Amino acid sequence: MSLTQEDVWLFRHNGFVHVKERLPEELVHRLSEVTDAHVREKIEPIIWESSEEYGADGEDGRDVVRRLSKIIDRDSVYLEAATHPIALDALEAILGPNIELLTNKHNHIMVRPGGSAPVPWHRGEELYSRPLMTVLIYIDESTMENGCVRLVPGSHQIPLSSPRRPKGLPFREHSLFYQSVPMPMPSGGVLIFNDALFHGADKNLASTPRRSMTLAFQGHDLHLVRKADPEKIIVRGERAYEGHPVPAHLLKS
Ligand SMILES: O=C(O)CCC(=O)C(=O)O
Repeated sequence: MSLTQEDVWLFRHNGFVHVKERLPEELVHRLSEVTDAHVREKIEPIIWESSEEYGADGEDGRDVVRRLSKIIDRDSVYLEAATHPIALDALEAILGPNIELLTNKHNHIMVRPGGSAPVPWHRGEELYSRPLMTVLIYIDESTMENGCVRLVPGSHQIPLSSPRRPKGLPFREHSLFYQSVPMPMPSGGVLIFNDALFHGADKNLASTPRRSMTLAFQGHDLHLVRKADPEKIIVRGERAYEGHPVPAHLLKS
C-alpha cells in the first residue's frame, strides 16, 4: 500500500510521514545481525562517539561506535531494505515515478549506543535546495527513553534564513526543542522527512543501542542531460530525459 492523498498532503504541510506498514521481521533480523557484526568487528568507516559529550559521566566515548558509514557498500541487505516496496511505494507518492538513492548523503547506520550523546538540532539541506527525502528505517524500537528523533513540524517551510546547524545551547534548552514533537518508532518502522526539516535526537538514556538506517532519496531530474552519476542509484523508474535539444545519442534512428 502506498500513502493516501491525505498522507501526502500532511507530508507537504508538516514535512514528515510515518509509514503505516513495517518491514518484515525476517529482514530486520538480518539487518540486525549484519550491523552487530560490523559494530563488533569495528569495520571502518566509523564515526566514534565524542568523548566530550559521551563522557559527561566520566566515561570515554573514543572506542564507542556512534555511526557506521557507507552502508550500501557493506552488505547487500542494506540495499534490500533501502529498496523495499514499503519504502519505495511511499516515496513514489511524494517524489514521483523515477527515484534515486544517493550514496554520498547519509548512507549510514546510527548505532546510538546506550548513553550516547544527543544528535544536535540540524536541517540537512537549505530551503532553496532541490527537495531531498531522508528515510529512517528502524532496526530497534525507538522510544523516549532511548533518544528517539524529534522533528519540528513545518520547519521545512520557514521562509527565513537561519543556520542549518544552530549552535550554542544544550539540546533541551534550544527553542527548537519546545516546538518539536518526539517520534517513537517500532522496529521495522519507516519514517520519511523532508531533509530541510529541523530535527535532532535526545540522549540515549537506555543501556542498549538504538540502531536505525539513515538514507537519502531524490526524484530523478528529467532535465539532467548527464545521466550516469556513480553516487546515485536509480531504485525505481528510469533515467528519463525531457528537454531540448534531445542529445543525439538519445534520438531513435
Ligand atoms: O536517528 C538519529 O538519532 C538521528 C538521525 C539523523 O539526524 C541522522 O542520521 O542524520
